[in-house]
Amino acid sequence: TTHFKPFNTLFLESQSILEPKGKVITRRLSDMAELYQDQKSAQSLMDENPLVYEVFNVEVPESIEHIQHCITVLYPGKVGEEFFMTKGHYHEILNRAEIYFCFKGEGKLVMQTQDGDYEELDMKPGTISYVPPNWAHRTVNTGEEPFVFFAAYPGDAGHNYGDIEKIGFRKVIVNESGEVKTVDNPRY
Ligand code: M6P
Ligand code: ZN
Repeated sequence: TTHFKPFNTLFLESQSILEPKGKVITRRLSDMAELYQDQKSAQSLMDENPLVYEVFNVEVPESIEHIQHCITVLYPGKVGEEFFMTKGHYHEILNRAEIYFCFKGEGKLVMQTQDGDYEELDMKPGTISYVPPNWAHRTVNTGEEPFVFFAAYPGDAGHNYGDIEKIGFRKVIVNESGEVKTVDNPRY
């Protein structure tokens, strides 16, 4: 028959390698510098242009009957006092949900709806987080080691960065004298 064949993927955590390799998305500061609050600090880090995160995608068809899945490695670091984070997105098909499973490091999952509702969840090894339909989502590394998590979502969901790239989320996650704080996003 023509059924899609089952397969395994292996994530070699110590080497940040996915087998088989699939599509890797690499995001450096220069790919997202305008998202951070402290533009002076962002500019001063530009020569170094640190690696902020990598997404290791398992390749499956982008249709509703399939489940996209990937591993994200979000590195520790800050731009000014704001922690390294993913760009964040709504799904192109807005009402598609997502599940995260954290297995290394620590961070926050920040979410908001188009009505302006805001929620955040802590993630640490063992946490399973549910992003319900209609919530934009971004992860933030609030720790000092790589923050590593698995994500799964419907095959046809897609990524919509538009709104988030312009103004971001309602809140930003910052270091305030050694403590992790959620503060209002002045641009929002
Ligand atoms: C998670 C998932 C992916 C996403 C990645 C990086 O692994 O939500 O779909 O691509 O994080 O986030 P972003 O695409 O917002 O940069
Ligand atoms: Zn998503």
